[in-house]
Amino acid sequence: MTTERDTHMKPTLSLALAALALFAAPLAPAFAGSEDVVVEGAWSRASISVNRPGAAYLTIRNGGDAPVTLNGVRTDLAMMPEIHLSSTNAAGVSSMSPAGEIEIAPGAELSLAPGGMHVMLMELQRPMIEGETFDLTLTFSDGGEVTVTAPILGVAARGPGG
Ligand SMILES: [Cu+2]
Repeated sequence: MTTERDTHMKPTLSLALAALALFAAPLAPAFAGSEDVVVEGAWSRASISVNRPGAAYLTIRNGGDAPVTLNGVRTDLAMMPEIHLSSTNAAGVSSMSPAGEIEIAPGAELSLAPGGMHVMLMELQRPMIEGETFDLTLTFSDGGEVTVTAPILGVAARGPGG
């Protein structure tokens, strides 16, 4: 009889749907690597003017066992945030250029620090005021993202440690 089978089937089906919903709960697709990324020590300096770019620094650690590729950065603080590489040529002239995509090996750390790689915050949408914070989202080639809150330190700060 169909009614008997229907009542028998229903709990099993709803249980299966519940399990499926639980599995899909994070909404995001399964990322290949970036879910193991930890971002630490984000900070930036107060800016003198919105007409000058700001810079932010942080450390990205790949705690997984697959390489991850950092391919961009996003923040509502700046229209054009970009990861830059600083270098000094033989004549002692330093310059910077977009870093492009950066692969981070399993277990490796990528440090963005003054004098080296940094997040350049171009086209600031508001002044960077000491004591305030802003959110910075790092994007990875597998579609994963990590958002951190970066404190804005003083104009002469050398790092979050003071
Ligand atoms: Cu730069």
